[in-house]
Amino acid sequence: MEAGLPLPSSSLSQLILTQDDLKKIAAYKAVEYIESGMVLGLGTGSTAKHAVDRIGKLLRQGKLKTHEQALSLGIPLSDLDSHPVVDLAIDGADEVDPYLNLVKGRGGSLLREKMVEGACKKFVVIVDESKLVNYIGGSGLAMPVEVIQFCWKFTASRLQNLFQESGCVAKLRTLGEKAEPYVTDNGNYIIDLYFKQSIGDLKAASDSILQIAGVVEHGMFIDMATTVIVAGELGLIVKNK
Ligand code: ABF
Repeated sequence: MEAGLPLPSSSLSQLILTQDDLKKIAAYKAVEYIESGMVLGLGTGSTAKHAVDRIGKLLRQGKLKTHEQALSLGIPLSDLDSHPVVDLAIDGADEVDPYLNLVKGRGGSLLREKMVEGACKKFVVIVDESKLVNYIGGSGLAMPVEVIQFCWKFTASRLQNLFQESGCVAKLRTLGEKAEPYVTDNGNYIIDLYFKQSIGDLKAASDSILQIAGVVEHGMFIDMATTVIVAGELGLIVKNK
């Protein structure tokens, strides 16, 4: 599909769409929620990047992953210290469950994303349909936990033990052939948790994780999304809390 405005949802089934097309369609839909003068929170990842590009284009016409991308597009930047209340955040996700709970942070920025998205009045999540899961962890992919570097093996083993009944395996996230530890934008490590089955009560799981000294934050975004926009082969679905 050519870059441009997303097509009406009724047309989607007649086209061959790539996963990236679906991400773009969801992102463009989310940008419709923006009103002039709003303080925005913009996330990272390939889906959120489409939203930032679109916002930049609309700004340039006169009618933000990344700090760098937002800067290069001329989008004025701020932070939570100056704007403690964010009107609207738009961001991608790694998993979305039927209750609109999310896994985020496979891109590594879960702490900052959670701070911004926890401060916003509306949090619109944009995903393609591959991100929908029956339960958190249901994709078989990682649920990230940001931990301090000090004695990370000890923290990883405490995390794994916490979810023994769900067949949890905890792995340090590494980069490259040398398998160097991945270091977050806050100078921490990430322990990726893999579950063989549901971990049950997410709030209880969250509380247990956060009680472990050495844990900084986890990638479950429970009850935070106000809207999830899902683009799939059959069209756009907008789910509201
Ligand atoms: C951010 O980007 C992260 O929280 C999440 O890990 C990732 C999703 O990336 P993509 O949109 O490229 O699938 O939203």
